[in-house]
Order: sequence, then structure tokens, then C-alpha cells
Amino acid sequence: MIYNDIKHIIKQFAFQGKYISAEELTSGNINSTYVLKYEQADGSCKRYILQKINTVAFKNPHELMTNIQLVVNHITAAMARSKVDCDRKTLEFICSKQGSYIYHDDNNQYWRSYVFIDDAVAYDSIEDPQHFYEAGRGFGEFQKYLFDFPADKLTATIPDFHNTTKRFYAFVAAVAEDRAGRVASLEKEIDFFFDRRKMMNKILALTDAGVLPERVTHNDTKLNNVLIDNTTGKALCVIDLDTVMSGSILYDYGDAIRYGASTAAEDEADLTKIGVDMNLFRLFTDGFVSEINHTITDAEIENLPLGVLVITCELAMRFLTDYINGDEYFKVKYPEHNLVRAHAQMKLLEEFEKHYDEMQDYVCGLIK
Ligand code: ADP
Ligand code: GN1
Ligand code: MG
Repeated sequence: MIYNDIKHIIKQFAFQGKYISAEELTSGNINSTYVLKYEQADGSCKRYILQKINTVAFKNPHELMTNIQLVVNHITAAMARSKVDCDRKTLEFICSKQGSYIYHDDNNQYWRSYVFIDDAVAYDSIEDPQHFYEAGRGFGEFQKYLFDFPADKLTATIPDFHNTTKRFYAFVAAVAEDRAGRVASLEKEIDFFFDRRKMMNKILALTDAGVLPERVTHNDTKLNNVLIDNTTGKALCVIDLDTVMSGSILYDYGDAIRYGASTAAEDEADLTKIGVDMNLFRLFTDGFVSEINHTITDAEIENLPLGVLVITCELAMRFLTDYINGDEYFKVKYPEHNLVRAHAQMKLLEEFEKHYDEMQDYVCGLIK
């Protein structure tokens, strides 16, 4: 029962009201997330998010929370300067009784809490195409607010998170080690990534060559990491700020398209269902670029489709690496889940490759 797992934890946060219930949200692949309900004196209900930070992924939770605070403060100040009411538009932290925004428990687990943002949805799949335009606008606006954020103030919460070259080496090392005894049947899959090795290096090469600028980026721009307002249908708040770090705009764009412009779920087992919805591709692109058209460079625009290929390939390879390592990083819902995810992302990558020229024509048409 959830209550038994968290009853010692919830006492450690300054929640208002009387505890009513807790429910686990299972859409995220990394942290453990609960929604807590508290009854208020006037009979209304207030909700909070409680999260156990995954320390396999995030080795230093205190530095992680410092990053998130810096980012949220920066965005809040930028909104204030633009006379934007920041209510429900940024994450609001709850203090723990240890005096910080983290509670470190006796089992060496780290917990944090946010105010639950009401009347909004983090969609796992697209129900209304306009929401994907809004997701693009939301992530674009996030970029816009962080444009002048000093990157050197941020800790790399996961070093080399989108260093696809190092991800490839980690994949090769996992294959060599074969610690879960799963490699023998994966010959086709291994070839797939060797065949794409050069493509995977391209964003890093263009960044090293100074063609693409480094920016502060979100780095995990799945559709369910932006809340859409129920009343207005507009993007409300970008969440899941654990991976905000130095990066390329191509990562944020590419990851969002990877997830949202697919015709199937990220872990679809029936590969015949997986394709690219070019209408959704265009909607997201329009929303994203509309917010950053003053700052995005022509080289970034031209290379946006490269971001889609690299990030889809990187994630396919990360899922396969985790499968080979015995499922130690991503949460799995069944034993072969990471392999199914890898196959789905490999198929999706092939579909994006087929649409590459069409994507390229579209984004180049946006250059002024
Ligand atoms: P993960 O890193 O595991 O993906 P997230 O921070 O994205 O964790 O949280 C998981 C889910 O919890 C989100 O997709 C969203 O549905 C919900 N959520 C997280 N923070 C909030 C919030 N402040 N208000 C409302 N819902 C939230
Ligand atoms: C993880 O935390 P979540 O579920 O939003 C992962 C992303 C992957 C994504 C795939 C810190 O994101 O990199 O793209 O799963 N986050 C981390 O669904 O590894
Ligand atoms: Mg998330």
C-alpha cells in the first residue's frame, strides 16, 4: 500500500491541511512520483507532487535541486520583467523539515515535493493536434527564457547526457561485457547502431566546429513534460527540470518530435503501427520556432531534422544498452520492455530517415 511506503516521508514536508490520499503516477521512466491530496480548513482539497529522486540516474540530488531552483528563479524573474503572471507557470517547491528542498531519509533515499499544478494535463499521447503546437510553443518559450542564463552556474546532473558518441562507446562496452547474457540474439540490432555511428556524431561535431551554439537546454522534452492548461488549451508550464544543462537546441527539438510526431507509443510492440505524422511535425515546429525566431540561428534551423535522427537513434541505443545491462536504469513494466522500446525507436528512426528530405524542406522554408 502506498501510504505505508511514504507515511514517514510525508511528515517531513510542510504540507498544509489534513492528509487524505496518495496515488502513484507511472508515466515517468526515472523518478517515482506520487500525487498527495490534503483537505483544507475550508473543505477544499490541495494537491502536492512527492518524488523519490532516482539516484541511479542522478548521483547528486542536492546539486540537482540547486540547478532547478536557479532555473526556476531565472524564469520567474524573466516572466516578471515581461509582466507575465507566473501563477501555475513554474514549479513551486515545498520545504522539508531538514531546511532544504530535499529530504534525505534513513534508507539513503532522496525526496522532494512540488505544489501540484491544477487544471492542467501532462498528456502521454496527443489527443488534440493543437496541443502539440502548444507543446512546441511551451518548450520554445522555455528556451527563450533561458537564453541569457549563465550555463556555468549549472552542474551537469548527468554528465555527457546527450554526448551520443560516448553513449555509443557505453553501448559497445555493454555489448562486450554482456553482463545479463542477452547479447547472443542481438546481432541485427548491434549492426543497426554501427551503421549509424557517423550520423550520431554529427551534432557534437557541428558544435565543436562552432557551427551550432551551446545553449542551456531542457534535454528531456517529452510531451508529458509540459502541462497543457485545461481551460485555455495553451502550454502552461514546463516540468521535469532534472536535466536542464548545457546542450544544443537540436536535442530539445529532436526529442519532442521523436515522441510526439510518432503515430504510436514510444514502446509500441506492433512495429507496423509506427510511422511519422508530418502534420504533427509541422505543428510542433511552428510552435517551437515561433517563440525563438529572434535567437535561433539559420544553422540551427537547417539542422533541426538532424536533431530528430540523432536523438531517436541515441534513445534506441540507450534502451538497448539498458536491456543488455539487465535493466538497471529505465523503469520496466515487463521483462522485455527495454528491448521492445529499442525496437520501436529503431523502427521510428527508419521512418524519420525516410521523411528526412521532407522535414528538411519544411524547416528550411522557415529561414527568413
Ligand atoms: P519523471 O522524471 O519520472 O518523468 P516528472 O517530473 O516528469 O518525473 O513527473 C512525472 C509526472 O508527474 C509528469 O508527467 C506529470 O504528469 C506529473 N507532475 C510532475 N510535476 C507536476 C506538477 N508540479 N503539477 C502537476 N503534475 C505534475
Ligand atoms: C526518461 O524521466 P522521463 O520519463 O521524462 C529519460 C529521457 C528519455 C525518456 C524516454 C533522465 O525521461 O532521457 O528520453 O525517459 N530521462 C532521463 O521515455 O534519463
Ligand atoms: Mg517526466
